[in-house]
Amino acid sequence: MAEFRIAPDLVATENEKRAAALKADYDALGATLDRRGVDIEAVMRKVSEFFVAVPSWGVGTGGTRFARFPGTGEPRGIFDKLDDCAVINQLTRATPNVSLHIPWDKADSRELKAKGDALGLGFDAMNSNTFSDAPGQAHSYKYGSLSHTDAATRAQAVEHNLECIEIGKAIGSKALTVWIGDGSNFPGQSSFTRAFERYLASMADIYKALPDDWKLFTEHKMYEPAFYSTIVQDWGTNYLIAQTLGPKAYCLVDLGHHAPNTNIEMIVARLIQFGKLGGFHFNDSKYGDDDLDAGVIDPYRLFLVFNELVDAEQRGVSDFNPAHMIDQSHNVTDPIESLINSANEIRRAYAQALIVDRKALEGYQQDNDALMASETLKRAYRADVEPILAEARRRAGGAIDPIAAYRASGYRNKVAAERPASVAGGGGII
Ligand SMILES: [Mn+2]
Repeated sequence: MAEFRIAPDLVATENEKRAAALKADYDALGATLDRRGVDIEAVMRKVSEFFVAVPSWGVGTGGTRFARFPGTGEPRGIFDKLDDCAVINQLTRATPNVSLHIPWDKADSRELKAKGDALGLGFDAMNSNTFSDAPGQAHSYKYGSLSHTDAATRAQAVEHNLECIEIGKAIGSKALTVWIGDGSNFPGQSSFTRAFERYLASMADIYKALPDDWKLFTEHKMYEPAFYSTIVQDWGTNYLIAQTLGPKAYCLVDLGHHAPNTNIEMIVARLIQFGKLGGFHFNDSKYGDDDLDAGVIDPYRLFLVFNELVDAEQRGVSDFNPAHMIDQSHNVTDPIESLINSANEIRRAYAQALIVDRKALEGYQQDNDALMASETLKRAYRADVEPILAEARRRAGGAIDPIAAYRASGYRNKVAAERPASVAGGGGII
């Protein structure tokens, strides 16, 4: 049993206040869905088995390249971060895994594993960092890492990724996510072809060290920190990487890493079709890689992504098991509240996608009935599935209203008393 920082009694008391209203709402929604031929209990079960990993770096306050405004009671290191992650899971019961970033989260592996076990948390994909220089490292990544012109710098970057695999093996992770900032700021600065050749050779070295039961995720990002060209700039390049490296290599789709208006759900469908969808970094964006909270700008797009995932799940696509992770930056909110809400929004999109009438949709597609095909999706999207999400949380021991329970707990003020205020600084969020 996990050692929860928020008293289970408080969650129970908060839930009692809301139990009768939830029952009424759940029964009413159940009746509505029943008329559509949907079993609310089946949807609720699927939702309660859906989990999304929280990024360790997400529980600290983020920032931009202009400034960072620290919050109160910010975690001082990975063990505080894990405490915060456990609160998110305690209340949502949707986030039992944490994704670590090395070297930010570097600590004794046995202590990490013991802390995770004590809090009821597991570890999702490991993330390497060769987009900034760690103190004392021999070679700088200013001009790149895995694709650097200098062999010793590339070797250092490969070695760092191998270290991430070793740490991951010790704590029960089964995947490595590689995102690099390599690219160029001036036309002519870098040879597109030779830089990509160097990158692929470095990645092949990392791939060779990957345990058989691990996956390698490569993450594309259109621009930033390089502003003219980026080595892994889009899903096409990402697909080439996964194809070149081998069967354990997959593409990771970060929703914020595309040009505005890109049809991301279609990219997802393509990667599923060719067996290379590794997983997601969920977030939302308005202009670029804004790293806003999942579902706050375009919840319909999030739904359309999940529509593809549920379609694949229900078609029984083989070896279909994408990783679900959040990757966003919380600059003006309490990060714990943002992550609670985001986990909820991601589950909401999944629940809505589960109630799409897929037989009707297929018929409208076959008959070229564009309007009714679209309406079939919108009908599912318009359903208020919050009672399903709340009931899934309640039955798993979480909070019917997790934000309200979190605020009632006073957790932030309590940890602020133990954790001295951090200094303001740069962004440092991907
Ligand atoms: Mn990401």
